[in-house]
Amino acid sequence: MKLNVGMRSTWLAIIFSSAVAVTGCGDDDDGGGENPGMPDGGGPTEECEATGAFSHYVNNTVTIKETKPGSFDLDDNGRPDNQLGGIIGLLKGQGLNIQMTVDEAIAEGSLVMLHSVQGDLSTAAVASWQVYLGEPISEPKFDGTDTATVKSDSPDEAKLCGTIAGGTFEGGPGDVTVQLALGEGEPLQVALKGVQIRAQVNADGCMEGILGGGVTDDELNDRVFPAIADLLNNTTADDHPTGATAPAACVAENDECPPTHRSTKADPEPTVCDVQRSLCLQESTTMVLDILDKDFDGVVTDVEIKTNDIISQALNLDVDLIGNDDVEDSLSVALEFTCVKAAFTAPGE
Ligand SMILES: [Ca+2]
Ligand SMILES: [Ca+2]
Ligand SMILES: [Ca+2]
Repeated sequence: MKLNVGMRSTWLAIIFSSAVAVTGCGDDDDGGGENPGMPDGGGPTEECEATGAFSHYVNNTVTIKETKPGSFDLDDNGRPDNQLGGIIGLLKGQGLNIQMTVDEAIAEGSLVMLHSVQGDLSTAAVASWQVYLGEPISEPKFDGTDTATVKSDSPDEAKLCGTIAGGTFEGGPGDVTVQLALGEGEPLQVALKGVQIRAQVNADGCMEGILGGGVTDDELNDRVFPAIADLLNNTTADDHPTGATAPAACVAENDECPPTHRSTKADPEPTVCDVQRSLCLQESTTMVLDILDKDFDGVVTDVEIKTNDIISQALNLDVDLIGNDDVEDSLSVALEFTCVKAAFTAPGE
């Protein structure tokens, strides 16, 4: 069940499938404007006054950057910020390949991130970059011929403002709402602070793209941890046998356990009695529960996630993006991406 172990590891697969709703450069009342690159309280205006044609793209790769060098210095302290990357790298070292889930979701067209860039793609004193959530694309080709649809609930009220020089867009900071694909099911939208984007752009696509920003403590507590808990509890429940909705009960190690409802020759992993939880579970499920379900009740709560030793250390808030008060309030992340030309209609263009 390698695939399943991979899927279960996605409790930390914080996959930023889309970034949207970027505020204007001058809008710093909620923290995004404390960053370098834009004059404090200044910038062009609240609206990004880019002119010219819009270029439309769809992501063909999104990679969770594992290292700090090359990431944005979100809090302007002279050091690049990417706290999440270290966690992803740590898990990869343990054989949990989270990136694989992202790659598969993009390739099958279920994770769709659309970009609209306004301005001359060689040189623009003011250019804008907006990212939309896209509806799933059936069998995307990523050859410039794909047609996409912006999701009706994709925020569209603001754009990331920047410049294009020598074919490279650089813009931000701004507040961005991102979509987190934690595994199967509906992605989760999470607000990011202080987002910056840089990418080489041309008519065919974008290259060497990087997006950096911070997930606030509130967002982690209110949205991310509960979503991870839901994901884990759903995968535990998914060990149920045919005809049931929950894993079978058991008592002793040698109790006979029924196969899961999804058991096939290709997916033969049996269930065995997890005696600490008195549940028939696949060993890959028990392995994850042993890390997080510390009271052995078979349910992972958001508190169990938040207070987990590994997670609380790894998800250390590392950047001050709110209040400019030297109190670190957000977890920095960095995503690398490439995109290719695509056709879609964007609201207001
Ligand atoms: Ca920094
Ligand atoms: Ca528990
Ligand atoms: Ca702060």
